[in-house]
Amino acid sequence: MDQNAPKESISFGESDARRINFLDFKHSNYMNVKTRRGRLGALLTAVLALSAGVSWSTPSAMAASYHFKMSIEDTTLTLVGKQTFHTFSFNSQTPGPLIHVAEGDDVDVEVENNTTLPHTIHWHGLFQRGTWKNDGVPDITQKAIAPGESFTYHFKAEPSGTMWYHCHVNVNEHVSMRGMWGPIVIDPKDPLPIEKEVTKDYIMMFSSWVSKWGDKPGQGGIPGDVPDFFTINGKAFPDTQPLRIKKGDVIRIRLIGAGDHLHSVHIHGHDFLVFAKDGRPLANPYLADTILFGPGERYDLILRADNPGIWMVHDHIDSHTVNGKNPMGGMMTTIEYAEIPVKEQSFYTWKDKKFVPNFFYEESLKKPYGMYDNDALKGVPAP
Ligand SMILES: [Cu+2]
Repeated sequence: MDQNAPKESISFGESDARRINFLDFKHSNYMNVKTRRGRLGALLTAVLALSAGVSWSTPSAMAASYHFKMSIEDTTLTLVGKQTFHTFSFNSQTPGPLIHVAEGDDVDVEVENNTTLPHTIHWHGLFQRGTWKNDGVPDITQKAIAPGESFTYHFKAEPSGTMWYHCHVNVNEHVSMRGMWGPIVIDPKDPLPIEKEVTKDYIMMFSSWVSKWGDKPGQGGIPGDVPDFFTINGKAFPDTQPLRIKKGDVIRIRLIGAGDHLHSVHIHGHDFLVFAKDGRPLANPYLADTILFGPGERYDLILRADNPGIWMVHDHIDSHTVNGKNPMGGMMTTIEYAEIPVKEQSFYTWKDKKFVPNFFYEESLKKPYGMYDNDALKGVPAP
């Protein structure tokens, strides 16, 4: 061994080590086949980085700091024009605003509770190393935020990936049927090659609703409840929006199980790479056309848009595609390719649909890091 070789010339954080190890797994084979970049290139890059003594970690001095303000409001959400649910909403919207930061950033969120009930925010998936009192669990890490009071959470954005936040007070009601959740996307310091290919990024939060309790805030969320409304980003079909893409796009869909039930999302006409689970890139990502996930879970799917058409995207638990007693509702949307003249498809139920961009946060995700409200998801103040 060369005694002159620098020792400890490189320091890897745990997450970097995990991501670099990952390059050596089968995922790179997938990338070889699909992108003709590949394992050799990735390994060469790693070797070059090692031999140059370059740290892959961004110096922590470069981490950005953010101070976001969020309020909790009594609002209502009306699904398919008639079924109203009382919600406790973050910045009056369901789901809440997007928090989009980079791995290692310092984040403060000042939360003001303008409702008549106590709440907290739990930052689901974050490590909270050294900041456990910011984990947002009432009577475990803090006193709940009383009506009219504020609380500021501080944490470091780690690990990277698709995370989410939700209330942790009476979760059986506040999370399962009052819409108290929103997305966090933490970009990795060292994205994998396939992540860099992504041209469009979407967030879908799935939740179910029990109309029996819709107008009874403070009640509900008990065994035996029967959900009868099912939403993606707080809207039931046909009030959801299509994903508008074009041939050649590489789309990333971040599925989040925000409600209380299982979902089995199927995308027609394609397969997709199940790329990450709970924010972590899988060591053995796999191709599928249907993905089952439960409450709290996140899956990132990466799909190569190579088949122009209009394609269904839906929960294959078929009873989740209803609005109350009516079929053709709930957790359904479509992928529309730009190559297909949608308005000319006389049979297409959405041929004249008014398109509302950013329904899946796709516009917000293109912006610089920060917290973004989403007008497409606003509720109305509760009476
Ligand atoms: Cu709450």
